[in-house]
Amino acid sequence: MKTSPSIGGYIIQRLYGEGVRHVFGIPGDYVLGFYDLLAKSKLRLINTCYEQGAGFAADAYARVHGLGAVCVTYCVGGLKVANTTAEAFAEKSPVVVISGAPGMKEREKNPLLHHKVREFDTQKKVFEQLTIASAVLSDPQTAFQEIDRVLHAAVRYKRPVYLELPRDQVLVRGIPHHKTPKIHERSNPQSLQAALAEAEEMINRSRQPVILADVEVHRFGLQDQVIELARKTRIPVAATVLGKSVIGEQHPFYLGVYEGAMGRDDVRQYVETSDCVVLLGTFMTDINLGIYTAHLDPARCISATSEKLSLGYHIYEDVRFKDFMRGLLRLRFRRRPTPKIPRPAPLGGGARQSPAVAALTARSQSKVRPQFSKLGRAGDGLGPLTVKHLFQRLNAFISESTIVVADVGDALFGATDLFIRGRTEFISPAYYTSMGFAVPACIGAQLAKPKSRPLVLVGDGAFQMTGMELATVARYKLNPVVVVLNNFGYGTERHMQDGPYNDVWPWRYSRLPEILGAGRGFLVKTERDLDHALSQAQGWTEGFCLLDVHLSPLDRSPALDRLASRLAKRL
Ligand SMILES: Cc1ncc(C[n+]2csc(CCOP(=O)(O)OP(=O)(O)O)c2C)c(N)n1
Ligand SMILES: [Mg+2]
Repeated sequence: MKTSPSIGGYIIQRLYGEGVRHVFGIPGDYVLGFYDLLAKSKLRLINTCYEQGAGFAADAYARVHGLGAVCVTYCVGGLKVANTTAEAFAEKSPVVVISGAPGMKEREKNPLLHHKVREFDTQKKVFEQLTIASAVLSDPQTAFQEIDRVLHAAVRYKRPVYLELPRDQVLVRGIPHHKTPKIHERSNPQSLQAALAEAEEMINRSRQPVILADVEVHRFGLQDQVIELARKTRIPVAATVLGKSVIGEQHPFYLGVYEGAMGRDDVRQYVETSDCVVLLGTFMTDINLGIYTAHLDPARCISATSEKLSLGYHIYEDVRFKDFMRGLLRLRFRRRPTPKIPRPAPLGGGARQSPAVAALTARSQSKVRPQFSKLGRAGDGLGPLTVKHLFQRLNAFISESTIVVADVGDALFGATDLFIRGRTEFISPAYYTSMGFAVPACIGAQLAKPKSRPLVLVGDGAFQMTGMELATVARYKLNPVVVVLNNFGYGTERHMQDGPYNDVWPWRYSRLPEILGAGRGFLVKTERDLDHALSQAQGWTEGFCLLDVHLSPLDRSPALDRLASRLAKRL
């Protein structure tokens, strides 16, 4: 008779079965037993410098690969991935958090064991708030079922989950003859049919329909269906910031990124004058909606996600997102002429400053401390390299095999205008916006897609939070191109309100390869430096390249400028 696997072994078997090949984390005594099992398994362990790095890496891995895993020790490790798990929850990324914990035997009489916060279940309670399902695997009778339940929830809802494994349970065998259930959830056929009939009617009746595709199209792997729907119906597709790269941006039916006032005006106009907006996997976050500058009339929207389906003001229950998408492809649509897609303005279109922007800039500059006023605005001859030029040049650098990973700040705003080719990925914490994502995320992204090369865009402030994960990059022989947008502080915040709290210590970023004993560094102050560094980076792929790009503290990307300009017009 076949013996049943151990609880630890079953976690590994199930992760492997779900396609996971890498587990990120840092060990500790409460999880060492499980680490030993992992090290002997077919899964590859990736040790980061810091748990938050492991959490971000697992999140990016999940976004690219479908499911990610991070494994840490009790509380001191676990609570450090609370933030990254919160991000995964908010942005729908299925990450399995596995935490070691004191053994069940050790808990008797409630001793004060190291790493314990208040009660033994304090960490579990925290993660209940941050995940879609969680379990403490304290009972071998139910452990396998619990693992199945929790993993199913991650895949079903594309949200993080939490498994706590007491250290004396790792090698305990679960119940024999356990069969992993195959769960096929189905839509309610009547509800699905009624929703599709209404969708057909709304779309056919409309004059200028548009598809707005977002994050869940990525997460559920429905990119091809969206392209097929666009082709079949001749309805153009816009993406949100979080959903950027959902379809290749060279596709003839691709409109651009819609993000209210932050985005290109032609895209905004097309979407906002549409009489039928088909929102696919779209979450109405403030950033997706251009800090609430977007104007979408719910009466004219069809909105389908894994959580909710609404057509105008009608809500349909029990319809799976995938079934609705597949159903849409089978509908009969009236013939439409090929849509007139507005041509994208060259990157940073509208570069000439409007009087409104000038006014806003003047206002923000008046709040800026004197040491920056002498640096002036970029483009006035004193700061030779501008954010706008940087992104123009990066646009030419990106290829089909680039994964763009953008951190928070102007790295993200500027990157929304980058032209993502083919099936290139664009990854960014565009909703939760936790700084420090990009460098560790590139580790997960490249391991998930080894043939790609990440282009990491990260502000100097964000780099100082997690940039030392370049050591992990070196250790696992990855080769991202890391561009530090070095504007000497928290630039985005300077435009809102400035003070010494927005300064950061100016590291010599380009010298880090010396300390790490790996990679190449470039100090970039001029357009020529930038050309040189990028062409070197293109030719040298044996390790990471780090570009320390000096920018004026008050310079900003065209996207941030556009937002400021449109907001200023309303004042
Ligand atoms: C973890 C975290 N802390 C603080 C913030 C608030 N915040 C938003 S943007 C920003 C400045 C970012 O600075 P930097 O990374 O240098 O990018 P820049 O704005 O200069 O382009 C800060 C502090 C945040 N989003 N995340
Ligand atoms: Mg900065």
